[in-house]
Amino acid sequence: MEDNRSNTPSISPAAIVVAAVFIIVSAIGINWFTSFVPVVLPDQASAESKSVDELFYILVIIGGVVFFLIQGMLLISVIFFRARGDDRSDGPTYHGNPLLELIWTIIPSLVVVFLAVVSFNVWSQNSEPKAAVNMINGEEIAIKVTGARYAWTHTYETGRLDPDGDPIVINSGDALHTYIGQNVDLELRTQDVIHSYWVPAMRVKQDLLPGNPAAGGRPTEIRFTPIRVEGAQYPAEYPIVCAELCGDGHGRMRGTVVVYEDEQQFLEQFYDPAIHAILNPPADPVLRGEIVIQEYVCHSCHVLDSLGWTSRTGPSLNGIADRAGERVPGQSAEEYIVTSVWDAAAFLVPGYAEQMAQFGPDQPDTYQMDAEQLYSIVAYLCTQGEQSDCDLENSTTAIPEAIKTVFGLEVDITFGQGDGEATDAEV
Ligand code: HEC
Ligand SMILES: [Cu+2]
Repeated sequence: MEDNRSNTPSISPAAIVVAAVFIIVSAIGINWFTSFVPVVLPDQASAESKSVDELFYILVIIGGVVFFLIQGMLLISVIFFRARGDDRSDGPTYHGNPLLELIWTIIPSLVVVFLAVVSFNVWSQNSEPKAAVNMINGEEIAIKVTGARYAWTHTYETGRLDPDGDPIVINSGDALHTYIGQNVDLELRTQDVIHSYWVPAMRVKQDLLPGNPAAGGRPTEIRFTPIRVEGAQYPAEYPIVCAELCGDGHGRMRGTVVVYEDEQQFLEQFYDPAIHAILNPPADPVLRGEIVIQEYVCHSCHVLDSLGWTSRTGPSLNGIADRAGERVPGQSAEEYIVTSVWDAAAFLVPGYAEQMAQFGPDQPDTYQMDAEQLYSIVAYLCTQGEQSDCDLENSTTAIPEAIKTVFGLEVDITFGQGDGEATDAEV
Protein backbone atom coordinates (compact mmCIF):
# COMPACT_ATOMS: atom_id res chain seq x y z
CA MET A 1 0.00 0.00 0.00
CA GLU A 2 1.21 3.40 -0.95
CA ASP A 3 2.01 5.51 2.09
CA ASN A 4 0.50 8.86 1.32
CA ARG A 5 2.20 10.58 4.22
CA SER A 6 5.15 12.66 3.15
CA ASN A 7 8.38 12.16 5.06
CA THR A 8 9.95 15.13 3.40
CA PRO A 9 9.28 18.27 5.41
CA SER A 10 7.35 21.00 3.69
CA ILE A 11 7.48 24.44 5.28
CA SER A 12 4.21 26.25 5.41
CA PRO A 13 3.90 29.93 6.46
CA ALA A 14 1.97 28.78 9.53
CA ALA A 15 4.93 26.61 10.54
CA ILE A 16 7.26 29.57 10.31
CA VAL A 17 4.91 31.63 12.47
CA VAL A 18 4.73 28.89 15.11
CA ALA A 19 8.51 28.50 15.16
CA ALA A 20 8.97 32.26 15.44
CA VAL A 21 6.50 32.43 18.34
CA PHE A 22 8.38 29.61 20.10
CA ILE A 23 11.69 31.43 19.73
CA ILE A 24 10.28 34.77 20.90
CA VAL A 25 8.48 33.23 23.89
CA SER A 26 11.67 31.36 24.86
CA ALA A 27 13.72 34.54 24.61
CA ILE A 28 11.24 36.44 26.78
CA GLY A 29 11.18 33.52 29.21
CA ILE A 30 14.97 33.45 29.53
CA ASN A 31 15.05 37.19 30.03
CA TRP A 32 12.31 36.97 32.68
CA PHE A 33 14.17 34.14 34.39
CA THR A 34 17.44 36.07 34.58
CA SER A 35 15.58 38.99 36.20
CA PHE A 36 15.13 36.65 39.18
CA VAL A 37 18.84 36.03 39.57
CA PRO A 38 19.26 38.66 42.33
CA VAL A 39 16.31 37.13 44.19
CA VAL A 40 17.34 33.51 43.72
CA LEU A 41 21.05 34.23 44.06
CA PRO A 42 21.57 37.20 46.41
CA ASP A 43 25.05 38.67 47.16
CA GLN A 44 27.66 35.95 47.51
CA ALA A 45 28.46 36.51 51.16
CA SER A 46 30.42 33.37 51.97
CA ALA A 47 33.47 31.55 50.68
CA GLU A 48 31.17 28.64 49.82
CA SER A 49 28.77 30.64 47.70
CA LYS A 50 30.87 30.79 44.51
CA SER A 51 31.09 27.04 43.97
CA VAL A 52 27.42 26.62 44.82
CA ASP A 53 26.45 29.21 42.22
CA GLU A 54 28.72 27.63 39.62
CA LEU A 55 27.02 24.31 40.21
CA PHE A 56 23.66 26.04 39.95
CA TYR A 57 24.57 27.56 36.59
CA ILE A 58 25.86 24.23 35.27
CA LEU A 59 22.55 22.63 36.25
CA VAL A 60 20.49 25.43 34.71
CA ILE A 61 22.49 25.34 31.46
CA ILE A 62 22.32 21.55 31.06
CA GLY A 63 18.66 21.55 32.08
CA GLY A 64 17.98 24.41 29.66
CA VAL A 65 19.71 22.69 26.75
CA VAL A 66 17.77 19.47 27.37
CA PHE A 67 14.53 21.42 27.72
CA PHE A 68 14.94 23.32 24.46
CA LEU A 69 16.22 20.27 22.60
CA ILE A 70 13.20 18.21 23.57
CA GLN A 71 10.64 20.99 23.13
CA GLY A 72 12.23 21.97 19.84
CA MET A 73 12.16 18.41 18.46
CA LEU A 74 8.59 18.07 19.65
CA LEU A 75 7.69 21.26 17.84
CA ILE A 76 9.50 20.20 14.66
CA SER A 77 7.69 16.87 14.70
CA VAL A 78 4.32 18.50 15.25
CA ILE A 79 4.87 21.01 12.48
CA PHE A 80 6.59 18.99 9.80
CA PHE A 81 5.46 15.43 10.36
CA ARG A 82 1.84 15.88 11.35
CA ALA A 83 -0.99 14.12 9.51
CA ARG A 84 -2.39 16.27 6.80
CA GLY A 85 -5.95 16.57 5.61
CA ASP A 86 -8.14 13.65 6.65
CA ASP A 87 -5.27 11.17 6.52
CA ARG A 88 -6.07 8.49 9.13
CA SER A 89 -3.57 5.88 8.03
CA ASP A 90 -0.68 4.60 10.16
CA GLY A 91 2.72 6.08 9.63
CA PRO A 92 5.70 4.05 8.37
CA THR A 93 6.97 1.40 10.78
CA TYR A 94 10.50 1.63 12.20
CA HIS A 95 12.23 -1.25 13.94
CA GLY A 96 14.55 0.59 16.29
CA ASN A 97 17.77 2.33 15.53
CA PRO A 98 20.64 0.91 17.59
CA LEU A 99 22.91 3.87 16.92
CA LEU A 100 20.32 6.41 18.07
CA GLU A 101 19.48 4.36 21.12
CA LEU A 102 23.14 4.07 22.06
CA ILE A 103 23.54 7.82 21.70
CA TRP A 104 20.56 8.72 23.83
CA THR A 105 21.59 6.26 26.52
CA ILE A 106 25.29 7.07 26.67
CA ILE A 107 25.09 10.85 26.54
CA PRO A 108 22.56 11.23 29.39
CA SER A 109 24.49 8.67 31.46
CA LEU A 110 27.67 10.67 31.01
CA VAL A 111 25.83 13.87 31.92
CA VAL A 112 24.38 12.30 35.08
CA VAL A 113 27.76 10.91 36.15
CA PHE A 114 29.37 14.30 35.48
CA LEU A 115 26.71 16.06 37.60
CA ALA A 116 27.09 13.54 40.41
CA VAL A 117 30.86 14.06 40.54
CA VAL A 118 30.65 17.85 40.38
CA SER A 119 27.86 18.03 43.00
CA PHE A 120 29.66 15.69 45.35
CA ASN A 121 32.81 17.78 45.07
CA VAL A 122 31.01 21.01 45.89
CA TRP A 123 29.15 19.40 48.76
CA SER A 124 32.17 17.73 50.32
CA GLN A 125 34.32 20.85 49.93
CA ASN A 126 31.73 23.08 51.56
CA SER A 127 30.78 20.80 54.42
CA GLU A 128 34.31 19.72 55.28
CA PRO A 129 35.27 20.55 58.88
CA LYS A 130 37.69 23.46 59.07
CA ALA A 131 40.44 24.11 61.52
CA ALA A 132 40.11 27.10 63.88
CA VAL A 133 36.34 27.51 63.95
CA ASN A 134 34.37 30.22 65.77
CA MET A 135 37.59 31.99 66.74
CA ILE A 136 37.05 34.80 69.23
CA ASN A 137 40.01 36.38 70.99
CA GLY A 138 42.23 33.59 69.69
CA GLU A 139 40.06 30.81 71.08
CA GLU A 140 37.53 28.44 69.62
CA ILE A 141 34.13 28.69 71.24
CA ALA A 142 30.88 26.80 70.76
CA ILE A 143 28.03 28.58 69.00
CA LYS A 144 24.73 26.75 69.24
CA VAL A 145 21.46 27.33 67.46
CA THR A 146 18.11 26.18 68.73
CA GLY A 147 15.07 26.01 66.50
CA ALA A 148 11.67 25.97 68.16
CA ARG A 149 8.29 26.80 66.71
CA TYR A 150 8.70 29.58 65.52
CA ALA A 151 11.97 31.20 66.45
CA TRP A 152 15.73 30.79 66.27
CA THR A 153 17.91 31.26 69.33
CA HIS A 154 21.71 31.63 69.11
CA THR A 155 23.94 31.07 72.11
CA TYR A 156 27.68 31.71 72.47
CA GLU A 157 29.37 29.53 75.06
CA THR A 158 32.16 31.95 75.81
CA GLY A 159 34.25 29.54 77.85
CA ARG A 160 34.56 32.16 80.60
CA LEU A 161 33.15 32.15 84.10
CA ASP A 162 31.35 34.89 85.99
CA PRO A 163 32.39 35.73 89.59
CA ASP A 164 30.00 33.04 90.89
CA GLY A 165 31.78 30.44 88.76
CA ASP A 166 28.87 30.08 86.33
CA PRO A 167 29.72 29.85 82.63
CA ILE A 168 29.04 33.02 80.67
CA VAL A 169 26.68 32.26 77.82
CA ILE A 170 25.62 35.03 75.49
CA ASN A 171 22.10 34.66 74.12
CA SER A 172 21.70 36.78 71.02
CA GLY A 173 18.14 35.70 70.20
CA ASP A 174 17.36 35.41 66.51
CA ALA A 175 20.62 37.07 65.39
CA LEU A 176 23.87 35.28 64.57
CA HIS A 177 26.84 37.64 64.94
CA THR A 178 29.99 36.85 63.01
CA TYR A 179 32.76 38.63 61.13
CA ILE A 180 34.47 38.43 57.75
CA GLY A 181 36.87 35.49 57.72
CA GLN A 182 35.52 33.74 60.80
CA ASN A 183 35.03 30.03 60.14
CA VAL A 184 31.52 29.67 61.46
CA ASP A 185 30.57 26.20 62.66
CA LEU A 186 27.12 26.01 64.23
CA GLU A 187 25.62 23.16 66.17
CA LEU A 188 21.90 22.98 65.42
CA ARG A 189 19.21 21.43 67.61
CA THR A 190 15.44 21.51 67.46
CA GLN A 191 13.12 21.50 70.44
CA ASP A 192 10.13 20.19 68.58
CA VAL A 193 9.76 19.31 64.90
CA ILE A 194 12.12 19.40 61.92
CA HIS A 195 13.24 22.91 60.96
CA SER A 196 15.79 23.96 58.38
CA TYR A 197 18.38 26.67 58.91
CA TRP A 198 18.80 28.46 55.60
CA VAL A 199 20.97 31.49 54.95
CA PRO A 200 20.46 32.26 51.25
CA ALA A 201 23.30 34.79 51.06
CA MET A 202 25.74 32.20 52.45
CA ARG A 203 24.32 29.43 50.20
CA VAL A 204 24.00 27.06 53.15
CA LYS A 205 21.01 25.13 54.41
CA GLN A 206 20.81 22.38 56.99
CA ASP A 207 17.91 20.52 58.59
CA LEU A 208 17.48 20.33 62.37
CA LEU A 209 16.45 16.85 63.42
CA PRO A 210 14.46 15.87 66.49
CA GLY A 211 16.14 13.31 68.74
CA ASN A 212 16.03 12.06 72.27
CA PRO A 213 16.31 15.25 74.40
CA ALA A 214 17.74 13.25 77.32
CA ALA A 215 20.59 12.20 75.05
CA GLY A 216 21.20 15.81 74.06
CA GLY A 217 19.02 15.68 70.96
CA ARG A 218 20.46 14.92 67.57
CA PRO A 219 22.70 17.81 66.63
CA THR A 220 23.49 18.69 63.04
CA GLU A 221 26.16 21.10 61.88
CA ILE A 222 26.42 23.90 59.38
CA ARG A 223 29.64 25.59 58.26
CA PHE A 224 30.45 28.72 56.32
CA THR A 225 32.94 31.55 56.23
CA PRO A 226 31.64 35.08 55.59
CA ILE A 227 33.56 37.05 52.94
CA ARG A 228 33.56 40.72 52.00
CA VAL A 229 30.81 41.79 49.62
CA GLU A 230 31.78 44.70 47.36
CA GLY A 231 29.79 47.82 48.17
CA ALA A 232 28.24 46.45 51.37
CA GLN A 233 28.06 48.57 54.53
CA TYR A 234 29.41 46.82 57.62
CA PRO A 235 27.97 45.46 59.83
CA ALA A 236 25.96 43.84 57.03
CA GLU A 237 22.80 41.85 57.61
CA TYR A 238 21.49 38.78 55.82
CA PRO A 239 18.26 36.89 56.46
CA ILE A 240 17.98 33.46 58.06
CA VAL A 241 14.88 31.60 56.89
CA CYS A 242 13.26 28.38 58.06
CA ALA A 243 13.08 26.17 54.97
CA GLU A 244 11.03 23.32 56.41
CA LEU A 245 7.28 23.80 56.78
CA CYS A 246 6.94 23.48 60.56
CA GLY A 247 3.48 24.83 61.43
CA ASP A 248 1.29 27.91 61.05
CA GLY A 249 4.05 30.28 62.13
CA HIS A 250 6.62 28.84 59.75
CA GLY A 251 6.65 31.97 57.56
CA ARG A 252 7.62 34.10 60.56
CA MET A 253 10.48 31.84 61.58
CA ARG A 254 13.23 34.17 60.53
CA GLY A 255 16.44 35.60 61.88
CA THR A 256 19.44 37.67 60.84
CA VAL A 257 23.12 37.02 60.26
CA VAL A 258 25.05 40.13 61.27
CA VAL A 259 28.49 40.18 59.62
CA TYR A 260 31.05 42.60 61.08
CA GLU A 261 33.94 43.94 59.05
CA ASP A 262 36.59 42.31 61.23
CA GLU A 263 37.04 40.70 64.61
CA GLN A 264 37.68 44.05 66.24
CA GLN A 265 34.34 45.50 65.12
CA PHE A 266 32.66 42.26 66.21
CA LEU A 267 34.22 42.52 69.67
CA GLU A 268 33.46 46.21 70.07
CA GLN A 269 29.92 46.21 68.84
CA PHE A 270 28.63 42.82 69.94
CA TYR A 271 30.74 40.47 72.00
CA ASP A 272 32.31 42.66 74.66
CA PRO A 273 29.15 44.69 75.38
CA ALA A 274 27.17 41.44 75.65
CA ILE A 275 29.61 40.01 78.19
CA HIS A 276 29.71 43.32 80.00
CA ALA A 277 25.92 43.33 80.28
CA ILE A 278 25.97 39.78 81.70
CA LEU A 279 28.64 40.66 84.27
CA ASN A 280 26.91 43.91 85.18
CA PRO A 281 23.22 43.20 85.03
CA PRO A 282 21.07 46.28 85.51
CA ALA A 283 20.03 46.73 89.14
CA ASP A 284 16.61 47.89 87.99
CA PRO A 285 14.51 44.72 87.47
CA VAL A 286 12.53 46.42 84.71
CA LEU A 287 15.64 47.17 82.65
CA ARG A 288 16.90 43.69 83.35
CA GLY A 289 13.56 42.21 82.36
CA GLU A 290 13.64 44.04 79.05
CA ILE A 291 16.91 42.25 78.25
CA VAL A 292 15.89 38.86 79.65
CA ILE A 293 12.52 38.68 77.90
CA GLN A 294 14.27 39.12 74.55
CA GLU A 295 16.45 36.10 75.24
CA TYR A 296 13.36 33.88 75.10
CA VAL A 297 11.15 33.00 72.15
CA CYS A 298 8.20 35.07 73.43
CA HIS A 299 8.45 37.28 70.33
CA SER A 300 7.59 34.33 68.11
CA CYS A 301 4.00 34.25 69.45
CA HIS A 302 3.16 37.70 70.85
CA VAL A 303 2.66 41.26 69.75
CA LEU A 304 4.47 43.87 71.85
CA ASP A 305 4.96 47.27 70.27
CA SER A 306 7.64 48.48 72.68
CA LEU A 307 9.95 45.67 71.49
CA GLY A 308 8.71 45.53 67.91
CA TRP A 309 7.07 42.09 68.21
CA THR A 310 4.39 41.28 65.64
CA SER A 311 3.41 37.61 66.04
CA ARG A 312 -0.20 36.62 66.63
CA THR A 313 -0.25 33.03 67.86
CA GLY A 314 -0.89 34.37 71.36
CA PRO A 315 -2.72 37.47 72.64
CA SER A 316 -1.08 40.88 72.30
CA LEU A 317 0.99 41.85 75.32
CA ASN A 318 0.43 45.57 74.68
CA GLY A 319 -1.19 46.93 77.85
CA ILE A 320 -0.99 43.53 79.57
CA ALA A 321 -0.51 45.23 82.96
CA ASP A 322 -3.88 47.03 82.56
CA ARG A 323 -5.72 43.70 82.20
CA ALA A 324 -3.68 41.45 84.47
CA GLY A 325 -5.53 42.40 87.69
CA GLU A 326 -8.96 41.45 86.33
CA ARG A 327 -8.13 38.24 84.50
CA VAL A 328 -8.61 35.75 87.32
CA PRO A 329 -10.76 36.65 90.36
CA GLY A 330 -8.73 36.61 93.53
CA GLN A 331 -5.38 36.81 91.71
CA SER A 332 -3.28 39.95 91.88
CA ALA A 333 -1.80 41.32 88.65
CA GLU A 334 1.64 40.06 89.69
CA GLU A 335 0.30 36.60 90.50
CA TYR A 336 -1.55 36.45 87.20
CA ILE A 337 1.50 37.33 85.08
CA VAL A 338 3.76 35.03 87.10
CA THR A 339 1.28 32.20 86.47
CA SER A 340 0.91 33.08 82.78
CA VAL A 341 4.60 32.70 82.09
CA TRP A 342 5.31 29.42 83.87
CA ASP A 343 1.88 27.80 83.81
CA ALA A 344 0.05 29.33 80.88
CA ALA A 345 -2.56 26.60 80.76
CA ALA A 346 -3.83 27.50 84.26
CA PHE A 347 -5.90 30.23 82.62
CA LEU A 348 -6.55 30.46 78.90
CA VAL A 349 -7.13 33.91 77.50
CA PRO A 350 -10.56 33.72 75.78
CA GLY A 351 -10.19 32.96 72.08
CA TYR A 352 -6.77 31.31 72.44
CA ALA A 353 -5.77 27.69 72.58
CA GLU A 354 -3.37 25.97 74.93
CA GLN A 355 -0.42 26.73 72.68
CA MET A 356 1.98 28.64 74.85
CA ALA A 357 5.34 27.04 75.42
CA GLN A 358 6.23 25.76 78.88
CA PHE A 359 8.87 27.82 80.70
CA GLY A 360 10.37 27.04 84.08
CA PRO A 361 13.41 25.94 86.08
CA ASP A 362 13.06 22.32 84.92
CA GLN A 363 12.44 22.97 81.24
CA PRO A 364 15.12 22.14 78.65
CA ASP A 365 17.50 24.52 76.92
CA THR A 366 16.00 27.78 75.82
CA TYR A 367 12.81 27.18 77.85
CA GLN A 368 14.79 26.99 81.08
CA MET A 369 13.92 29.99 83.29
CA ASP A 370 14.85 30.48 86.93
CA ALA A 371 12.87 32.47 89.49
CA GLU A 372 15.18 35.50 89.10
CA GLN A 373 14.61 35.61 85.36
CA LEU A 374 10.86 35.24 85.90
CA TYR A 375 10.99 38.07 88.42
CA SER A 376 12.58 40.49 85.98
CA ILE A 377 10.31 39.48 83.08
CA VAL A 378 7.26 40.10 85.25
CA ALA A 379 8.72 43.42 86.43
CA TYR A 380 9.05 44.44 82.79
CA LEU A 381 5.56 43.23 81.77
CA CYS A 382 4.12 45.12 84.77
CA THR A 383 5.24 48.35 83.09
CA GLN A 384 3.38 47.54 79.86
CA GLY A 385 0.20 49.56 80.30
CA GLU A 386 -1.25 52.99 81.03
CA GLN A 387 -2.65 52.27 84.50
CA SER A 388 -0.78 49.17 85.54
CA ASP A 389 -2.64 46.92 87.97
CA CYS A 390 0.75 45.98 89.44
CA ASP A 391 2.11 47.58 92.59
CA LEU A 392 4.92 49.34 90.71
CA GLU A 393 6.27 51.22 93.75
CA ASN A 394 6.89 47.96 95.60
CA SER A 395 7.78 45.64 92.74
CA THR A 396 10.90 44.39 94.54
CA THR A 397 8.64 42.84 97.18
CA ALA A 398 5.31 42.34 95.38
CA ILE A 399 6.70 40.20 92.55
CA PRO A 400 8.89 37.93 94.72
CA GLU A 401 5.86 37.47 97.00
CA ALA A 402 3.71 36.49 94.02
CA ILE A 403 6.34 33.94 92.89
CA LYS A 404 6.44 32.59 96.45
CA THR A 405 2.64 32.33 96.63
CA VAL A 406 2.19 30.67 93.23
CA PHE A 407 5.27 28.47 92.93
CA GLY A 408 6.70 28.43 96.46
CA LEU A 409 10.12 29.69 95.33
CA GLU A 410 12.33 32.31 96.96
CA VAL A 411 13.75 34.95 94.65
CA ASP A 412 17.23 36.31 95.15
CA ILE A 413 16.75 39.98 94.30
CA THR A 414 20.31 41.02 95.09
CA PHE A 415 21.86 41.40 91.71
CA GLY A 416 22.87 44.10 89.39
CA GLN A 417 25.35 46.92 89.33
CA GLY A 418 24.85 47.97 85.75
CA ASP A 419 22.53 50.51 84.23
CA GLY A 420 21.22 48.40 81.37
CA GLU A 421 23.30 50.31 78.84
CA ALA A 422 25.17 47.51 77.13
CA THR A 423 27.55 49.87 75.38
CA ASP A 424 30.62 49.82 77.58
CA ALA A 425 33.16 47.69 75.79
CA GLU A 426 35.69 47.12 78.59
CA VAL A 427 35.24 43.72 80.07
C1 HEC B 1 4.29 29.09 71.21
C2 HEC B 1 3.69 30.39 71.36
C3 HEC B 1 3.96 31.19 72.62
C4 HEC B 1 5.20 31.50 73.17
C5 HEC B 1 6.57 31.10 72.68
C6 HEC B 1 4.91 32.34 74.30
N1 HEC B 1 3.56 32.51 74.44
FE1 HEC B 1 2.60 33.58 75.85
N2 HEC B 1 0.81 32.97 75.20
C7 HEC B 1 0.61 32.18 74.09
C8 HEC B 1 -0.81 31.89 73.94
C9 HEC B 1 -1.44 31.05 72.83
C10 HEC B 1 -1.45 32.53 75.00
C11 HEC B 1 -2.95 32.53 75.29
C12 HEC B 1 -3.38 31.24 75.90
C13 HEC B 1 -3.04 31.17 77.34
O1 HEC B 1 -3.47 32.04 78.10
O2 HEC B 1 -2.31 30.24 77.74
C14 HEC B 1 -0.39 33.20 75.77
C15 HEC B 1 -0.63 33.98 76.90
C16 HEC B 1 0.33 34.73 77.53
C17 HEC B 1 0.06 35.69 78.59
C18 HEC B 1 -1.29 36.10 79.12
C19 HEC B 1 -1.77 37.24 78.27
C20 HEC B 1 -3.07 37.85 78.68
O3 HEC B 1 -3.55 38.68 77.92
O4 HEC B 1 -3.60 37.50 79.74
C21 HEC B 1 1.28 36.21 78.95
C22 HEC B 1 1.53 37.27 80.02
C23 HEC B 1 2.29 35.58 78.15
N3 HEC B 1 1.68 34.70 77.28
C24 HEC B 1 3.64 35.85 78.23
C25 HEC B 1 4.62 35.18 77.52
C26 HEC B 1 6.05 35.32 77.74
C27 HEC B 1 6.67 36.27 78.76
C28 HEC B 1 6.67 34.47 76.88
C29 HEC B 1 8.18 34.21 76.75
C30 HEC B 1 8.88 33.87 77.97
C31 HEC B 1 5.64 33.81 76.10
N4 HEC B 1 4.42 34.24 76.51
C32 HEC B 1 5.89 32.88 75.11
C33 HEC B 1 1.59 31.72 73.22
C34 HEC B 1 2.95 31.82 73.44
CU1 LIG C 1 10.67 26.13 61.27
